[in-house]
Amino acid sequence: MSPRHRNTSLGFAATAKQPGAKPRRDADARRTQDPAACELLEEAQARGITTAFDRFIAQQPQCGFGLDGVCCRVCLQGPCRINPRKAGMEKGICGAQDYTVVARNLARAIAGGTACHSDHGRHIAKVLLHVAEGEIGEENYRVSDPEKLRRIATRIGLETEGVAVADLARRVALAALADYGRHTDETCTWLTTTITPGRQTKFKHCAIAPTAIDRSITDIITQTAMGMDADPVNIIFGGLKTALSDYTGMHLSTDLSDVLFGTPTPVLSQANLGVIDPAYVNIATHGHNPTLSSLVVDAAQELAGEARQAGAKGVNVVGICCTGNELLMRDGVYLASNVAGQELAIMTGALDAMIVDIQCIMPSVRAVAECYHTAVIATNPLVKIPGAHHVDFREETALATAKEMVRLAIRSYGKRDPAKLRVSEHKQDVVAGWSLEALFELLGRIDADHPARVLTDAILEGEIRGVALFAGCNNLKVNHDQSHLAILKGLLANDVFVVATGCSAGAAAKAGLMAPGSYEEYGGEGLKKFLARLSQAGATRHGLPAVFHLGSCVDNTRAADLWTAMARELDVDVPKVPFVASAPEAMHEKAVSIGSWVVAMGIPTHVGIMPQIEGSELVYGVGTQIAHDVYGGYFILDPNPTTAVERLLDALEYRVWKLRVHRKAADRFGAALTAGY
Ligand code: MSK
Repeated sequence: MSPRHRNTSLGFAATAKQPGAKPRRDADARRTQDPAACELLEEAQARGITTAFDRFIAQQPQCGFGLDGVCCRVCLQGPCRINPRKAGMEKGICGAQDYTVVARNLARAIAGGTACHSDHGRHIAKVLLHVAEGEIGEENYRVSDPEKLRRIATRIGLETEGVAVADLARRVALAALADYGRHTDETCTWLTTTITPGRQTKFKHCAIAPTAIDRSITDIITQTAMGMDADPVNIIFGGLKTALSDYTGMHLSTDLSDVLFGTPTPVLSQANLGVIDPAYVNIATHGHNPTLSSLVVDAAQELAGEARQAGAKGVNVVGICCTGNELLMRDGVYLASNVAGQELAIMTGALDAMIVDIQCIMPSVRAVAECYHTAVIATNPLVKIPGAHHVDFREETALATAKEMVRLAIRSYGKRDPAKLRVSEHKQDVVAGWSLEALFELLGRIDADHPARVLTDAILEGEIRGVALFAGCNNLKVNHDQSHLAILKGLLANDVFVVATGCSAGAAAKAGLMAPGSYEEYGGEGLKKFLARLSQAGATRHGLPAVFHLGSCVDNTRAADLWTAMARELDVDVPKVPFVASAPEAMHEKAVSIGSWVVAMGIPTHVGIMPQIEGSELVYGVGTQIAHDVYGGYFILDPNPTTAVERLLDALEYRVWKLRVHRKAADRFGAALTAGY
């Protein structure tokens, strides 16, 4: 029987806001570790504004069938609720058992995440194609990193010699779009050309290598419809195939975003709600897609004069969620908040506009904005919010549209109510911009020809214990940012080299774990020595952080490129690389699809929020145990940050120990390294 780990058992209801209750000032009462969020939740209580933090409590107790994943709604005879211990409820009306229902729900969540990421990637690929074909003017978009374009083209097998940049961009964009709709049986190009030969063979043998992203989403929705697949293992394999499509869409999205907007390099900035400066016209860009937000940054610079005429010092663009991470990585734009704090940014009373694109946007931002002057502007035909402005954002007129939105923010600035200002002082310095290229440039100071070897040598020599990727969202089932910070600090103190993306990176940034030189405060002795060596090996524009920001949630493939490079360096497949992942506060379906491909790639993956699979021991066992036998990666499902740290360290230690043993045996007998995990 799987252990019951429901996060709702942590007693949050005890901190529920009662009407008229005296505000409590401690962070635990506010259910956040973020001091700025804590202040603004107090403001919300004083003003009677409801936030997601309140609505989470109002939803308690949540449905046990839903939490266990045994509620089936795939046909109109439902919902069926499966209870293996109750006579008459052991199966759904059609006869589907707990394991079928749980596996189907899980696979459909993976499809949801894959659809989001890959549609984002398709959009970027189409913009690149239209730029290459001259349909979008240079004032809007251009190829900013032709060198990366050539590297990608070479990797996917295109001829680059003597080919003009525009022509190459067109060919690369078409190759990316082919990964969405291929009708033949070749595996997706962005998958096969970025993973190890061992993973290629594994995915082929398990028949989970996708041929086309759109097709794998269609397949899994079909496979999990009423009257289709009842075999949970087959459904899970279908889910993993879809998850590898997620990887494919994410990887090409990161690649082509770098081509269009530039490959990030280290940049100094700041994070937390204190970056909203009341002296300026403040615009928050929120969502995921840099095609819109990068143009808002350009437009804000151009229209600074108009803002000054309106009485402000200029225009201050800040970011929320992953659009924030995209802008922080490339332009050093301030990061105001991760996902849980999006409503709170409006409650500073100094946010004049919130421009949203796609994903992770709570509909409630409009309701909160009604209490203030903030203009909420939706921009995507798939994202309309009742009561919000809607501006149809088209790439051909991107800069003009961005200017229109900035002007709307300037007009909104004139409507501010000084009595509602609740500006925060909380902000931290951040060094972001660690693309894989930037990380390799840093590691290359010690060995320019083999940057990944600098990491693997440090691990084998015991200076550091391995590498960890922190990813994923905020989830109000747990105290905001607490799990991120506790596990991050635990691994850093134990000499783990840490990279982070998405809202996990946001948590680290707001807490000072990305501040220049912060590794000296948070790192164990080995990590401090390692990072000091890197620091001293070359001129550092900014001090090194404790946690290295890799980018938005689509940029998790930068971490995949890192473990693939380490695997190549060690001459092993990924399941032997001392690399772990953690999503301490996973929330979105995208986190489910990412976690699934990370496990299939061979990485032990901690999740601090219980996924809705505890209704089936079989599915739970496949994710936490059988996956290890098949793929080398597996889920560590543990809401307790203290034991999560221990289990992640154990996973790293086991891999390092095994690597040393296998290497010794290979040297002694003159044989190849053992292929097993
Ligand atoms: S924004 S998917 S809450 S990381 Fe990428 Fe954050 Fe998760 Fe959205």
